Amino acid sequence: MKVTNESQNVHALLNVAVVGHTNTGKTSLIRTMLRSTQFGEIEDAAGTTRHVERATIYAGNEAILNLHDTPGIEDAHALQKQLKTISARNSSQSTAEVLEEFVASISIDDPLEQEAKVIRQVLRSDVLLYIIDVREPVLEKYLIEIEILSKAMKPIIPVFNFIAEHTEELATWRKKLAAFNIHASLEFDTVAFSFEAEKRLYQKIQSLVELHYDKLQKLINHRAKVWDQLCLSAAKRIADLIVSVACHRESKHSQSDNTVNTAAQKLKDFVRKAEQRCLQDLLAIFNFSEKDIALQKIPVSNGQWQIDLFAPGVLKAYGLDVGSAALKGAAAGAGIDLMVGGLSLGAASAFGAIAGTGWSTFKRYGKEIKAKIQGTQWLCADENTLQILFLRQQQLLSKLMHRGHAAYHIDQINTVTASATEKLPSDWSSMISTLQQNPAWQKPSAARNQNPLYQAIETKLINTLLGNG
Ligand SMILES: Nc1nc2c(ncn2[C@@H]2O[C@H](COP(=O)(O)OP(=O)(O)OP(=O)(O)O)[C@@H](O)[C@H]2O)c(=O)[nH]1
Ligand SMILES: [Mg+2]
Repeated sequence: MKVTNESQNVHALLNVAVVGHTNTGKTSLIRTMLRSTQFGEIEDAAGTTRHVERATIYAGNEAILNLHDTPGIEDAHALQKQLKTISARNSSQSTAEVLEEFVASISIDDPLEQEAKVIRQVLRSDVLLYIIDVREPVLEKYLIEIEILSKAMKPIIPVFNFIAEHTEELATWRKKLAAFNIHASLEFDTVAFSFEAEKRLYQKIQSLVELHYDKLQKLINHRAKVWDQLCLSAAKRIADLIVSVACHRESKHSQSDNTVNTAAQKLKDFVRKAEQRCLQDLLAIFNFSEKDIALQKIPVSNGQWQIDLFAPGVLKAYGLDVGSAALKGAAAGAGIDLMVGGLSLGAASAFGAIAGTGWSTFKRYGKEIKAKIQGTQWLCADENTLQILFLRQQQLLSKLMHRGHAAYHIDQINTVTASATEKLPSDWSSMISTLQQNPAWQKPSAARNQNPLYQAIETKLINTLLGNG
């Protein structure tokens, strides 16, 4: 028989059947694994998937494995009864042969037609992912399902779904499965999906089907690379926000109070908008939906921060109360800083240095010095503002990067307070002051990007954000 290359490939691939009771999230899991919202039908109702459907997972261009979505098992008791009848007729049959005979005996429109489709696919697959909705009590019917599936003599990996905020139920399920001698289970929340959970899933399959070890490793490596790139582009985006805000100046033309207020207002608006754009980009990079945001308890609604960066109390929420060592001598609120001659008034000693300026300093700050003579001064975001901005994005990034994990620490994620892991780069103050003195760095340019001082600041920001700092 002539076999085409394509079908040869399909058969050489590892076949994974995704099985379980109806409405446990089988199709959702496959969509997550495929990174596609196009696959199958998803509904909060029983019997959504009616047929077995195949999808192939690739690492780049290379096909790695086939996932088979199956209809949910609905009547485990009737199925068990039927199988018992078959095995009673011929006691020498293996359990898998009993299943084969059951599949062959079911005709179209049989009440167990749905179950027969599942069992047929189970028999043709190498590994079974058994999806469990942990919110459900451990009913007899689920245990019967597991018992029936184990008759196929295929490795079964139980996957706990809906784990977010259901730690107790999860423990009960674990205990019950241990009684079946099933210990190697996985936790996976298809809504609050984490890359680590997915990696563990592939590693578990790897340990069960040696033959496909290398191919699965390729997939793990590929996905890890894609994930790292995602995290890196997010960290770069945040570094870009910090740079663009730190380098920004609002000019204050005269001494009149009104102008100061207008400039301050303009500056605050600039910062808010810059943070807003960054938020949108970050949510897009990680493909976060409103549902994900709610699940991760991120204080964002309709794509907007719920708490204004300049609101009173924000400083405290981020552990930056005035008493903190980091803020000794700094003003109490987030806000603005007055700059003269290109230097923040806060950097008094540096400012003093400018008074006795030499030619090289004049070349560098000439424009600012001239402006100062003409009475121009600038407002820029103060260090408190930049600190909150940084810490808030750092916290957001960690939630975006650890989808699902937060579900284990519900008590810790209910607040907007910065956690112990959020920290500033070690030489934060000098970095900020360098940025403030280089307004030309606000926008990307070859000169900026090749400047070693700029590069060092960007790298430091990124490394701290990714926890490598
Ligand atoms: N919160 C939460 N909802 C989920 C999760 N996984 C699936 N859902 C929801 O659960 C419902 C059922 O999901 P499906 O993927 O259709 O379930 P299924 O097992 O394929 O269902 P059938 O095909 O009918 O057997 C949908 O409303 C999903 O949005 C999850 O991890 N967390
Ligand atoms: Mg389905």
